[in-house]
Amino acid sequence: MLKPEIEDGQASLADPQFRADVLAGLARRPRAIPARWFYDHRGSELFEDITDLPEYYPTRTEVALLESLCPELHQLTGEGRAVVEFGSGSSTKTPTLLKCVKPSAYVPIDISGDFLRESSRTLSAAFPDLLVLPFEADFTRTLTLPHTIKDAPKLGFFPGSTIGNLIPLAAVDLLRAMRGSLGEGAMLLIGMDRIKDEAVLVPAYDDSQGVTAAFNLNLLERINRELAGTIPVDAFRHRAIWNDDRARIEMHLEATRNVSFTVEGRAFDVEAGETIHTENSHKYGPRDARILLRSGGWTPIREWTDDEGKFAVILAEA
Ligand code: AVJ
Repeated sequence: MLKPEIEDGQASLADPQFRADVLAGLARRPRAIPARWFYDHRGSELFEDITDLPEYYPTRTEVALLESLCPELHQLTGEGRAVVEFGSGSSTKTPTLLKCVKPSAYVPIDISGDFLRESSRTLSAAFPDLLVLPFEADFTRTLTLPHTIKDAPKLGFFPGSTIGNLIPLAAVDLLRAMRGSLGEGAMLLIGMDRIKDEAVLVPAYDDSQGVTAAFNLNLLERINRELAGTIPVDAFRHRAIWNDDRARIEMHLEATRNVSFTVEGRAFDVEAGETIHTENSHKYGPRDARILLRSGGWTPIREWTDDEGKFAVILAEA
């Protein structure tokens, strides 16, 4: 029997959850699509570019912190834990951690499979004796980790303030899920971005080179590519706003004129000035961070910040 040829492969290979989230998100008011869908291959590349921007302080601040906390962390965690990284992306911060924790195994978890395999190969080359077990999964669920590391105590690693993408209810659920996935005796090393001046926060999410704009707009391109969309991407512009009440940066895509388009054959009309909410990036004061961790079942035992208090890395135990 002949199988039907898949033309380009795109539309029919789309993730059913992506399809469902986009169709529901465009239909609801306010329109909103979860931030996790930014990270197709192009989106992951654009995010890497963001981390090098002069305005985007979190990555370089956190990397410097990780380097300086290393000896103390080594003492607190001991050697031989299995490091489980949630949303590992390109694993750029991982070598710094692996050098001081000397783990028995490394399990990077990410939803972007291509990127995950690519970065796992690079990491294996740099740490030839390390057991690297890439795991393609949505880490917001409780996961059954590879059997090989069943008996090793775990160190969860959740850098970058990725937790900030979640509203508090979902953040607490995730912390609890991590506790469930990592098991007895686990520790968690988590990065959280601090509340600071709007004049620093907004440019970090609306840079002068337009890389963050391209990252945001790539979501529409991805919808067009993978869900047979006809969105006129040039009719949308990137917006980053500080929502002080909720202590978060919000990213939106604002229609600059009335537009009509289809996604998977479904019709949508967006009026000029209307936005699609694409990301939240919550910021936490010192006490906020600790309450969040405790709500998720984790006891903070040590925290590190840079001199200006821009970013925090916190070690907690289950
Ligand atoms: C990867 C979620 C930590 O919120 O700062 C960067 C994503 N969005 N610029 C963040 C992001 C726009 C980033 N996180």
